[in-house]
Amino acid sequence: MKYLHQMITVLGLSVALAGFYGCGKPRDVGGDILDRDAAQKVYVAPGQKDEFYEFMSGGFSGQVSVYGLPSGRLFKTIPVFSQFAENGYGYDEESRNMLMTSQGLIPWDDSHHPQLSQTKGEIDGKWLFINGNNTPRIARINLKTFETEEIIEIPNTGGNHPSPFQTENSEYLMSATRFSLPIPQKDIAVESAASQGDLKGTVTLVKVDPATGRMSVELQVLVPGFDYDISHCGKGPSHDWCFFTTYNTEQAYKMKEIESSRNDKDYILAFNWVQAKQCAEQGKSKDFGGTYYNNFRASNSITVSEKREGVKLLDPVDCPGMMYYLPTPKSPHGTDVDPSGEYIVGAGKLATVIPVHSFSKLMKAIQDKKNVIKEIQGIPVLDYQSTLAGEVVKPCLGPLHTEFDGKGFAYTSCFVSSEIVKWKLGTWEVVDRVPAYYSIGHLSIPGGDSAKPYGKYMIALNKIAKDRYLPTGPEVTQSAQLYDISGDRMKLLLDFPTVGEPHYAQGVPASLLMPNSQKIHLLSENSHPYATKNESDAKVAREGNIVHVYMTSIRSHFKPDVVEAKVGDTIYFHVTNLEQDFDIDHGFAVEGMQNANILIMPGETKTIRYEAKSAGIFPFYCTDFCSALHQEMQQYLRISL
Ligand code: K7E
Ligand code: CUA
Repeated sequence: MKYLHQMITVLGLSVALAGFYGCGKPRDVGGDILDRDAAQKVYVAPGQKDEFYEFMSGGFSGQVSVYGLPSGRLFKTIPVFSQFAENGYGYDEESRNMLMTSQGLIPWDDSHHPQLSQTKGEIDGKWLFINGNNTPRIARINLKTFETEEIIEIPNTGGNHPSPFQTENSEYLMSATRFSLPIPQKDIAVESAASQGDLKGTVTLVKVDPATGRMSVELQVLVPGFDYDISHCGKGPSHDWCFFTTYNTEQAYKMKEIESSRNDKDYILAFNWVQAKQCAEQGKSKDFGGTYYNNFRASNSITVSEKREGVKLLDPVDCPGMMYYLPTPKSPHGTDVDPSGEYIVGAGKLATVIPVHSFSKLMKAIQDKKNVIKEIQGIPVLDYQSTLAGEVVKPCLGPLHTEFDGKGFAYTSCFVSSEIVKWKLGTWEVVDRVPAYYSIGHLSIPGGDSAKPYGKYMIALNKIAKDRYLPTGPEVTQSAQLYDISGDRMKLLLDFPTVGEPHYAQGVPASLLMPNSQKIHLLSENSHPYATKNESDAKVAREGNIVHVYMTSIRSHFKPDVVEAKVGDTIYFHVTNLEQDFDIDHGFAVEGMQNANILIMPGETKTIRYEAKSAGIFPFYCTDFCSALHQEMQQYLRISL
């Protein structure tokens, strides 16, 4: 046997008898750790439900996917930043505007960091926020409907990667600059911009209305033009502060691979957002330019796109004590705050230790001026030792992200050595490690970045799947792995493929969301201007060469039976689903549809545009198998000259 495992097969499952391995070295390098116990732990019997929802970002898919844990079953893709022909999101007239930006309609983005809204640092089950990285945006998903309800664009920033990290009660979402830029934008050679110090960054405070979830850009703070990376805000004693890692403090703009790795330490930016607000209220910010869009679903379910101009901009020079840089080795990526709010963990991609800063030491260090080793554009840099709680020594290669189990342990993902290390808060000793297959990025424990982790499962989000699944040509899936972390040792339970590239993911007990999950839209509350609530009101109305079809759908027909229009017409099909039963949706598509089909949920109205280009008789039909006579749910559009 090549590995220290004997492979056997039980009930069609590949099962390995795991041996015992000492602490501190990878167990089972390259093999499978599965046993009967593991199979039982992930088996959710037919008709049974999963214990947790897991929301995964889609990365380059721009969406969010929803899985169940421990089964790893995919429930749904929630379209967010990318058009989704499957249900018409981003194509239909109700949701198209959701993708509007200051650069026009942008039908794609790169989504990274889902954040479940919190109250007192605990997941409250109201909303899921997620960033669009490429064209800076933040989206809000309603967890009653699992639908994107709002997107706000972030002006004066480049690459919305360190986003949308929330404060303890989701009062604010923080959003920082990944790529520094001229602010405001201007026509300048990159070389000149770099040498003149014209490349700058911002941290944006996006306010969240506690009742409605509506987002607004309240304040931006100018920061030196480093590259900012993942952040986390404090909780409990550190409630007023947020922490952002930085890399490329060398401010290189070419040969970055080498040039941006010269410094032994970059920084974690500690930012007192409460003080920033106070400074702004005292008039210390100035009015600054910046065009951005805020798109939101109005009560009639049509997305309104509002263009906004101008922001309040605060310079750290004008608000002393608001920001400090904490030296942190080396090119850090993640920073994570433990459930108590005391420990701030940095994870340097090129570092040999995992440094942990102490919030209480930071507060003390700020008092004593001798800890300031220099100042960068009004931001004091503190001595490394003055804020350090401890270091996890030789944890692994390429530490990236850390989550917590609420039982005094932290779990750090290590990309280069492709493993997860478990270590103890306070003593900083590594107590366990397991391999990840392969090249883990984020990891996720339900509630693992909150004040109340549910430390039962951990998910590894791996960048590379290679040989883990059946081959599917050159492009293969990314891969998630589920570990049991309820005992002393981490234990691999399950591999499952994912959609797009999940960067971060967040889980929540199903019991927190299930009772509120909406089943239908009440037809009586449908205030869509083109809703048709009775079949007898179905009609075709013409305004010049614009044709509005007021259409109803119910098992198993549409009204009107036949729609007539002319070549050159633009036809809007406003289809209302009259059903009031859970899970009875209808779909709608016309032959030659130029955009997408629409799926209409019970009680809802959706509108899709159709350009009548040539004369003839064109069938339309229901695309969602809804009844015994679903196939009969087909009718005609006649287009005449
Ligand atoms: Cu992939 Cu948080 Cu965008 Cu790390 S990020 S891996
Ligand atoms: Cu309605 Cu199929």
